[in-house]
Amino acid sequence: MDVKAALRAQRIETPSWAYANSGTRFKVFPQPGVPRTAEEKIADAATVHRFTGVAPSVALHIPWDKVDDYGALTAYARDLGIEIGAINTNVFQDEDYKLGSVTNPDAGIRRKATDHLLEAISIMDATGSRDLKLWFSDGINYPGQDDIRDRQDRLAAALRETYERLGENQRMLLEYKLFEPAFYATDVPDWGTSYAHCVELGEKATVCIDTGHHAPGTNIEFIVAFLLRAGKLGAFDFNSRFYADDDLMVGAADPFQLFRIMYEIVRGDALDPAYGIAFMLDQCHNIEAKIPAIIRSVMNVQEATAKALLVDRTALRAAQQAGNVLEANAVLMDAYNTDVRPLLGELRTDAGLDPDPVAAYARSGYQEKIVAERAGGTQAGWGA
Ligand code: PSV
Ligand code: MN
Repeated sequence: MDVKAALRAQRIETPSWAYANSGTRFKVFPQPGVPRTAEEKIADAATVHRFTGVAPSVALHIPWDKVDDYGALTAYARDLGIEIGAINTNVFQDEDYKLGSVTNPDAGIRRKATDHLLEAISIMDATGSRDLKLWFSDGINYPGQDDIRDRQDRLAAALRETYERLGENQRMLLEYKLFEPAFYATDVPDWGTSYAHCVELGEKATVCIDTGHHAPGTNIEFIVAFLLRAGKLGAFDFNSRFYADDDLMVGAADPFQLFRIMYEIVRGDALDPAYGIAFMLDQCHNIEAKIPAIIRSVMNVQEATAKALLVDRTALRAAQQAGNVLEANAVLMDAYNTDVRPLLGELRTDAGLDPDPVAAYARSGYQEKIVAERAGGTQAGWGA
């Protein structure tokens, strides 16, 4: 395996909303220079790509990134050297969705929610985006509040209608989340539920794993291996968690877990962009500077990937076959304990980039420029 070639080909998508203000339900701390428009978010995403060389697309979230002319927005992104990535839908911030969106007991509200999903596909048509990403906050807070099985039927019907509208080269990514905001029963709580709906829908529907959406102790690399085997892994929303959906920088809380996930990707020959997995970040930078945090996150994914690529798979297989438990574990740990920063620095230098993207960004003057230029107006936020 040519480790450098694999790392050169790697692609990581950044989320428009990570460039905007965010916070917890207690407080949003605004930062100077934060984008006010979709264009400014795209400019920041293009900046991350300029310093890392591996983040050539940006995911949009509708309506947070709603514009009148998506063709013009796409052209603007292309001029800056990036593409529009996944279109994320938002059926979780409207008054009507208090009791759910596509699973709401009210048919009129279900219609409204499904229409939003269809509208997102029109935006994909206009932007050339491949992926429709669906996450539903739907669920119930109290036993008896609604019929759990009826809600599955309503979900399936909305997904079917949306799926049928997908174009030839378009895909649906169905994300799951253990809990929040529905605390008693969530309608798509786990990978199994997402997987089952995707199988029912057809080959264009695949599962999106958000690394923050699991119970503590969940073996995420097992889920990766299972879904790859079934041909149903479509995407990642990368981030880090200590407790719940913390949305901290990927690879910050548990870099070993990220390595184990990336090892399964390498093991499944699924790293190459041609395989079709969208490696996206879904993060919030509440107290740290956003652009360097996103650059750092991209680098964290690269580091975990490089270590995964360095696993001596022949030695690992031999140890596994021989039942040599300690040796098999040691082969994996050897790769994890390798310092891959010099390798990645070399790779960047070869590509004409600075080997230290965070330092290069700090020296570039971009941060000072956006702070000076983005005065006035309303800063973007994800609405916490
Ligand atoms: C939900 O927690 C989620 O992970 C979904 O991907 C949303 O689109 C995103 O966060 C919003 O930040
Ligand atoms: Mn997510």
